[in-house]
Amino acid sequence: MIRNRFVAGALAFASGFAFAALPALAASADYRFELVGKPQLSGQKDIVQVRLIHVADGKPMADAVIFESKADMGPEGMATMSAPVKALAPKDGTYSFEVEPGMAGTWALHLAAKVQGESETVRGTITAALVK
Ligand SMILES: [Cu+2]
Repeated sequence: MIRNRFVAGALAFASGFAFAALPALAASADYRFELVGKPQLSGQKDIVQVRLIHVADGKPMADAVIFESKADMGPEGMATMSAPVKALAPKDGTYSFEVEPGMAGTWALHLAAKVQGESETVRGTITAALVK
């Protein structure tokens, strides 16, 4: 009995601890960034279009504010190679970014967004084949 209580207490403590560590990612797990179509080359820049999907109902979020966007070549084992990213004006739930890659290949675009009604920042990464 005492032993069981101890185990239960330890579990409660452990799960409480895990829960405390989780909130930073809780909102992110509810959403998914999705690439829209193929990136389009415009001059030396690739226009990457992204949607933010609410996983539970598959609905695109049209009123998110993506306040951080960073590109690197992590998917090709070049995580330290970054590229300038410029956010363009969002339109109908599609968020566009102008990426100027130093080389062609698969790039990761790391995004952080504020979504209405979510206190936590939503973070996610998409990968896209960029040309130059
Ligand atoms: Cu590279």
